[in-house]
Amino acid sequence: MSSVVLDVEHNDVHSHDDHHEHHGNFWTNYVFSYDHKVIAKQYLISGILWAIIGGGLSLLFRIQLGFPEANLEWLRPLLGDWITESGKMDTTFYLAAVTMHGTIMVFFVLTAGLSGTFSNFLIPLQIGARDMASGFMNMLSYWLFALASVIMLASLFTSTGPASGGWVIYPPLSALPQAVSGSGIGMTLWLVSMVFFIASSLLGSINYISTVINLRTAGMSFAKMPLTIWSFFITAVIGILSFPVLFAAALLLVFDRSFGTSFYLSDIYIQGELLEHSGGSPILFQHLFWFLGHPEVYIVLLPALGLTSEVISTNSRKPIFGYRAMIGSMLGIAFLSFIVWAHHMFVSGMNPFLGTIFMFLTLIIAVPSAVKAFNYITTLFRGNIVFTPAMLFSIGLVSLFISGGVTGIILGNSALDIQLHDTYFVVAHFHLVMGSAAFFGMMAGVYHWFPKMFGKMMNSGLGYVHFWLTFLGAYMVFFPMHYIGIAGFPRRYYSFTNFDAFSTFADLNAFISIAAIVTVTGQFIFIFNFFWSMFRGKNAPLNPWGSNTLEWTTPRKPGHGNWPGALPIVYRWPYDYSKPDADKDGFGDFIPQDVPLSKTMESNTDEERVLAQLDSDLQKLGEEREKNPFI
Ligand code: HEM
Ligand SMILES: [Cu+2]
Repeated sequence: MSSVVLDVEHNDVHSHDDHHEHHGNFWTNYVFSYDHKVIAKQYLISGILWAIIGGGLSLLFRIQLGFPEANLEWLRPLLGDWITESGKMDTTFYLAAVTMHGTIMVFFVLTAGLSGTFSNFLIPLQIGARDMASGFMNMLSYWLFALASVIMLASLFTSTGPASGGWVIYPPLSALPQAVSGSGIGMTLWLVSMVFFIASSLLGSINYISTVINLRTAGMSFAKMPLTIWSFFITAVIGILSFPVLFAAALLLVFDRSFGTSFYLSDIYIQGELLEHSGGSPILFQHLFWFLGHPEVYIVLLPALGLTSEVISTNSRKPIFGYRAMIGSMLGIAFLSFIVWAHHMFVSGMNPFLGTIFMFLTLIIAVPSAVKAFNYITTLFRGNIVFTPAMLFSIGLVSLFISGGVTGIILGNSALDIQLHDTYFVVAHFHLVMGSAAFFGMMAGVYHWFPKMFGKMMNSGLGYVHFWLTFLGAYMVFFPMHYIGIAGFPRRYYSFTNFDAFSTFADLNAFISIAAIVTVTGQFIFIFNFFWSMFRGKNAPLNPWGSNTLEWTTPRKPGHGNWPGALPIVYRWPYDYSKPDADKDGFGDFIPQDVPLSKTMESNTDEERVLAQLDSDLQKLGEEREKNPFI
C-alpha cells in the first residue's frame, strides 16, 4: 500500500501510539473501555450470565408444569418462602418466573447479548474502521445496560417478587400496584430497568448507524458490505423507530401507577370495590406495546440471520445466493414489521375488518421471509460444505426458522388465531422462530468469531456434542407444544390438574420438561468450552475459516485501532468463494475483499477486468499529472 494512504490514515482517528493495547490502566482497558472489541466481550459475557439466569428460571417453571403433584421441598434452599408449607411452588412465583424468563431472554440475552455483542464486534472490523463513531457513547451504552441489569436482578430479590404480568406487562395487572403481588415494587423496578435498557439500546443503535454510514474504509460501498453489517444496520434502524414507543408507553404506565392518571385504566373493580379510574383503555397499551413488540422480534432475529449468511457462505465455499435479494428482503421485513403489530390483538375486540387488514399485511411478511430461507438453501445447494460447529448451528437456524415460520402463517390468519391465541401453539411458534433460531444464530456467531475475539480456537468436538444436543433438544421441547396448543392448552397456567380434558397430556408435559432440563443443562458443555478455550485453547491462525471479510486481515489479537498500519482498501464484495480459475491465479478457493482487481487475473469477470483497466488508467493519469500538472 502506498505511503500516501498511510499518512492520511494517521491523521484520521488516532495517533499511532493508540494502536497498541495496554496503554491505560485496568479500568480504562477492561471496565470503562472505549474499544468496541472490549465492549462486545462485555456484552457477550453479560449475555451468557443472563442466559444462565433466564434458562434457570425456565427450568423452575417447567418442573412445576411437568410434575404438578411433586413435592418441591428440595427447592427450598433456592426459593425460600416461594415454596409453600405443603411443598408446592407458590403461584405468584410461578407467574413471576414466566415473566422474568421472557423479559430476560428477549431483551437481555437476545437483544443485548446477541445484537450488542456482534454489532459492536463486527461493524468496525468488517467495514474497515478503527472503532465506533463514538467510543464514549458506546461505553455509556454498555454501562446503561449494566445498570438496567442490576435493577432487573434486584427485582428478583424483593419480598413481593419481581413483575408477574407477563413479558408484555399488560395493564391492569401492571398498572395497579395492588392487583397481584408482582404488580408492586417488582413492576416498578421492571419499568425503571427498561427505561435504562431502552436508553442503552438507542445510544448503541445511533452509534451503529453513524459508524456504518460514515466510517466505511475506501472502497467499502454499501453494495460491497457483508450481509452481517446490513443486518446490524437495518436492525439499528428498527430499534430507533420502535423502542421510543415502548419508552413512552412505559412512562404513561408509570403515571397511571403513581400519579393517578388513567391512560390505560377504566371502570375497574378490585374485590368488589370500584376504583377511581375512568376514561382510559388497556387496549391502548397493547397497541403501544406491540408497536415495539413485533419489530422487536426482528431486532432479535435479523442479526442472527446476518451472522448466518456469513457463516453459510463461507462454509459452503460459495457466494451467497441472491445478495441483493437478501438485502431487499431484510428491508422489506423491516418495513412490514411496523405495520402488522395488531396480529397480536385479534382477540382484543377489534373490528374484524381491521383484523382482516392486519392479517393481509402479516401474511405478506411470509414472502421476504421465504426469500431468505430459499437463498440460504440455494447457497448450501451443491456447496463444498465444511461442517464446523458454527456451520451446523447456522443450518440449524435455517431449519428452526422454517419450522417456526410456517406456524406464523397459521397464526397470521385471524380466524385460526382466535382459536389458538394464548395457547401453547403460540409458545411453540415463537420459541422455534425467535427463541431457538436466534439462540442458534448467537451460537454460530460465537463459534465462528471466537478466534478473532480471543485469539484462540474453541474445541470443535465439544462443539459438535453441544450442537446435536441443542438441536434435538430444541425440537423435543418445542415441537410437542404445537399438539397441546391445538388441544387448547392455555399458556401461563400454573397447573392443569383440575382439567380432566388435559390430563391426557400429562405425560407429554413431563416429556417436555425432561427434555428442557437435559437441553438447558447441556449448555454447560458450551460454557465450559468457552472459558476453557479462552485460556487454554490452541492459538488461532490468522484466517481459520478461509474467509473473505476484513476482520481476518487484522493481527491475531488486534489492538486498539484494529489495524496496526493503514486501513485495508476494499476492491471486492465479500463473497468471492470458489471463483472459477481462482486457483490458477494462486488463490485457493477464496479471494479476500482487499485483493485488488486485475486485468490479467483469470478468475476475474469481464466486468472486473474493465474496472481494473479503468483503475490502472486513472493511476497512470495521476502519475502523468504529477509530472505535468497541465494535462
Ligand atoms: C422472524 C420471525 C418471527 C418471530 C421472531 C416471531 C415471534 C413471535 C413472538 C415472540 C410471538 C409471541 C408474542 C407473545 O404473545 O408473547 C409471536 C406471535 C405471533 N406471530 Fe410470530 N414471529 C415470527 C414470524 C411470524 C410470521 C412470519 C408470522 C405470520 C406470517 C407471524 C405471526 C404471528 C402471530 C399472528 C402471532 C400472535 C399469536 C397470538 O398471540 O395469538 N409470526 N411471534
Ligand atoms: Cu408479531
